[in-house]
Amino acid sequence: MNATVSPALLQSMNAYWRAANYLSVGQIYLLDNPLLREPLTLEHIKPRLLGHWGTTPGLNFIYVHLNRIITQHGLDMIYVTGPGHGGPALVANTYLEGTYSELYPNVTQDEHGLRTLFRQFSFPGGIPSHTAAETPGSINEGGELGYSLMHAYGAAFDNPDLVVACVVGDGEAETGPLATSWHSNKFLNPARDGAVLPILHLNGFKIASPTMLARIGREAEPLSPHSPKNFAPSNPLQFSFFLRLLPL
Ligand SMILES: Cc1ncc(C[n+]2csc(CCOP(=O)(O)OP(=O)(O)O)c2C)c(N)n1
Repeated sequence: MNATVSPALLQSMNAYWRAANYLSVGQIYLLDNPLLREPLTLEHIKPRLLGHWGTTPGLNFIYVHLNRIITQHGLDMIYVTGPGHGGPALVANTYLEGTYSELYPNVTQDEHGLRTLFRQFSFPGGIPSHTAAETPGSINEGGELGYSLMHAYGAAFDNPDLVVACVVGDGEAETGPLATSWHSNKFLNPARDGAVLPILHLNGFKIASPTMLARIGREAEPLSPHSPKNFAPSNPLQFSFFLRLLPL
């Protein structure tokens, strides 16, 4: 297996990531002027904002990297996203891929469609700020924090060929259901079940309040039964996550 990614592929993945980030931030903030052709004014901005920018670049980053390994290795994989209000990320990626416009022909892949995509997000008569039934490919709506990891394990049980990548928000990780779900690896049987890849999205905050996991330091004893692998990209959009492939 080739352990490195070519500079050209990295560059195109980075471009894809930036495009997904733009599409996400546009959904959160913009009512109009989707390509910023005019200087921004208050009329272009949504009066009431929902959706977390803080969680979104991480979800987009993981999405593009998972796509790379899915296509390179022909993986059967699903993506479970736990952090609150990360809906813009999944909508952005399905729009970039073209699926969104296939299912919603009014949301065209041009400036007019972009305006519709941005305007409808978390807006009266539009789409929710969570991943929801309206999101192409979505099989379970979010909203109540705490259940991502148990859904991930549920998907992997009796599905030996499936890899489930599961992003856990560091705020979500403070809920009782999630804190208990770390132990689900004890029920996983490598012979019959698939694998779960938990990814802790350690962006430091639950919306605006500091999270406990972000304050205990990288060297502290892990709170979960998994041994964490740290990954922190040198990027102004700082975020990091713990990875551990299961079962081992
Ligand atoms: C059980 C539950 N409690 C509270 C909320 C309200 N809520 C929505 S998002 C959020 C913070 C989530 O933090 P995190 O998982 O770190 O996601 P991020 O801040 O990165 O978006 C909270 C408390 C909720 N959706 N569900």
